[in-house]
Amino acid sequence: MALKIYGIPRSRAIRTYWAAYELGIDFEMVEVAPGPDGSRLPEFMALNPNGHVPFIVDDGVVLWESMAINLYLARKHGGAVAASSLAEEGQMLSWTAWALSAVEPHAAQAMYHTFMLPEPERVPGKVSEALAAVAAPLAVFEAHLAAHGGYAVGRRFTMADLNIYGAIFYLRFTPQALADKPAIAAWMAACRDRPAAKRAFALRGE
Ligand SMILES: N[C@@H](CCC(=O)N[C@@H](CS)C(=O)NCC(=O)O)C(=O)O
Repeated sequence: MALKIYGIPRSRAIRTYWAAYELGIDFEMVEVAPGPDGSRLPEFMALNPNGHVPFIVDDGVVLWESMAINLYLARKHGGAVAASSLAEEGQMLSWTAWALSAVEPHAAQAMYHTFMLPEPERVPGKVSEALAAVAAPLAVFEAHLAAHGGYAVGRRFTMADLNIYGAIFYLRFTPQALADKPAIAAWMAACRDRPAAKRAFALRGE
């Protein structure tokens, strides 16, 4: 198989499985769990020295960072989810960088302190702090969706939406963050309803 995706469905590798399904490309799923017994073993650190999943080996090209991998795969394989012009490619990069910098750290903090951490380690103040920090970026995206046909780029679902979803998805444990965001809620439902998304999330029984 030309493309190997290293990770497990219950990790950010879900983003890359979903991307591959959107693009209709075959891949080998190499199961590597995050952490000391998987991604931090020497043989995997040799491919991604950050010790994280996902990473890919694609015809000898090694790449890490889920959202960068997704943009690379879209650029390589094309189709409706890929950029159709340099301008769209730039917009997809902008929205992806925005998802990684303006949304993911805060959404992850909210998720950790509502769900992921053992209960004694959860700090409610960290949730309110994270939701306050993500409020302005969410308002930006809400307005953008309402004015641009319900998607981030090109008035259609693209890899930018998939990448943004990968970050906003962490807010599912704090629904109050999206309670007054009807355009984002509709967009999330449309993203999640895609056959490729269903196929990817089915890998983790969702
Ligand atoms: N920004 C990276 C983050 C990757 C990441 O943090 N992956 C987690 C799993 S979701 C991991 O491998 N953690 C294992 C560790 O840090 O030991 C990406 O999007 O690929």
